[in-house]
Amino acid sequence: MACTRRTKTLVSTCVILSGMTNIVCLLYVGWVTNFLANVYVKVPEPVPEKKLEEDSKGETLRIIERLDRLENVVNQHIQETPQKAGDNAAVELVAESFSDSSLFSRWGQGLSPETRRVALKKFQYYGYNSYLSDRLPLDRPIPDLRPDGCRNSSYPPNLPQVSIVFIFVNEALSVILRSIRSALLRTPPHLLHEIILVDDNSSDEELKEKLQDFVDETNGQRPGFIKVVRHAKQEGLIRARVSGWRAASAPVVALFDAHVEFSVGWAEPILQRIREDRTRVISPSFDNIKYDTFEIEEYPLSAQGFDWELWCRYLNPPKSWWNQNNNSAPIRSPALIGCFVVDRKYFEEIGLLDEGMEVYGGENVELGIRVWQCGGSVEVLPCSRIAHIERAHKPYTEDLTAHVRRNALRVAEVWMDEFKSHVYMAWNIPQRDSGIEIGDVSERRALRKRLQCRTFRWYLVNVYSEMRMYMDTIAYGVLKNSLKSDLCLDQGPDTDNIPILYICHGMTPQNVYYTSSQQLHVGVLSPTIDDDDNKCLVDVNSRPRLIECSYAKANTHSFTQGGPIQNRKSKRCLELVESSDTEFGYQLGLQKCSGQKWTVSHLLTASSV
Ligand SMILES: [Mn+2]
Repeated sequence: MACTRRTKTLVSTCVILSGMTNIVCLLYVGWVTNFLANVYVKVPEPVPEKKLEEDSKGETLRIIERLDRLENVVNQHIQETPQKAGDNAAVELVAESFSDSSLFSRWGQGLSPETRRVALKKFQYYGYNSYLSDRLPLDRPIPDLRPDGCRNSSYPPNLPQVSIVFIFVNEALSVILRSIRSALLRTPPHLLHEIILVDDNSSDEELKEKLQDFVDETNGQRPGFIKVVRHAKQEGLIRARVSGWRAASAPVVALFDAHVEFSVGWAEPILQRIREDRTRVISPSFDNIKYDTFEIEEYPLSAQGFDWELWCRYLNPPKSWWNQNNNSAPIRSPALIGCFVVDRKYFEEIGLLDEGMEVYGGENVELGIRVWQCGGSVEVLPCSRIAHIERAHKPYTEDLTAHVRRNALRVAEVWMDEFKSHVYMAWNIPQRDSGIEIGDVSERRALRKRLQCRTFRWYLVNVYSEMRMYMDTIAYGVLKNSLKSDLCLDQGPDTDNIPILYICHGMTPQNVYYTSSQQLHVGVLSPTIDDDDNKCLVDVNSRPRLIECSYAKANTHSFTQGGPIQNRKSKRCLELVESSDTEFGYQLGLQKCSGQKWTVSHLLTASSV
């Protein structure tokens, strides 16, 4: 479970990076750094102070930050690729540069080189500081970050019991044990029916014997209290959660990662809300356990949603919540980020999780959409708080994106009706013959029919009204000129809103979306109204520029597939202009139409462009 906070710079970096597998990411980031050094940074060279002052949005600063982050990402990926145990040569190599690891920026300065080497090796393997975790008490206290209104609440004595399911694969033993211990400490004993551990085929030896010893010891005092489900082959997070649910017997089931710590009073508000209405699926509010120092970082209260690629993201709570002026009130949420609590039987009635999904991602979004469309509701409770480790990297990162994309297409095909185009658009793949195998969705479609669920349009209008709709898009993909088909239109640096030509790579800076109102969006598809508006191509005195689309309605372009792109007002055409001082021999210009032709990768309807 991992989710983006809505920090704009971070999001744009993540969006770029999320569209790639690890290796491609490395290559790309290498390329980007090179590219930025050669092209993007060339323009503003020494950044004039005046520009910084005049730049009210601080965009110049933003790109510098973004570059820094990209650089960090490059470094991290180079140094912190998970190592296989016993891969000593690689570890040695990596250890030489260990002082640069993000692990040591806020932790471990005073340790000996040998200790740092050991700590780094573990960090590379787990994605968090398990060396430190092994040395922290299992029953350490964590701060009570609940809003004031939560502390005086009282709850009826007859709340339903809960089974807590923890799933893991190659998780540090101390982290799993701390998750269990904090559940035992901070759930009222009469409400905690059992704990279920789902090992999704870990290879770590200590997760076999030592964990089993702990389980046997606990069960010696409370027979059957901890159940262990071990998968003989790796099923992925989605089926692992469902297998944990199958083993559970309490009326309510809580499905969590095994790297969490519960805050005092987390269970009662959730159990009460479910007792009042069993069709509520509930997430606690999340705080962060920092992967390096293990300190608890308070996160603002949020709802949970997703973008059009169906990556999860935290959302500002809806207006109706703010209007109540009560920060302990439940927050209506369009979806879930992955950990949730649900009535055991209701979860089955609405179809569990989509077990046709693979590995990771998308199941949380699918569950949220399905629950809402099929008559239930989803909410986040401010009075229930859980701290969760956001790893520096995931243990199963290899080609994670490909799995998320495949799972997202299953959601689109089953639940999203005419809006499924948005998912294809966001991933920049054709809606027909995408070449991506998504498995059989007939059972999920039958489920939707059986439950007589509402439409996705209903969901967007009534539940996720922050989401931007793009029904007027008629073509998308990368945009190429017939004069030089290895170059693509590219948004260029964030700082100056000047589109450029660059070698085609098909990542988000080169996404274009052409609409029936003749706007040409360039760059990432903005997911919600809380995000920056999309950028649209405009003609500013013969110079191509990008401005917020809401301001570009009178500066549009006509375009047909294989034809010119012509500004409707100035009548000038977007063309390649020969130029000896650019890297590729051409630059973009708006000039008297000379008959240059453009093509975009994907058309949404045959008759459209
Ligand atoms: Mn997690």
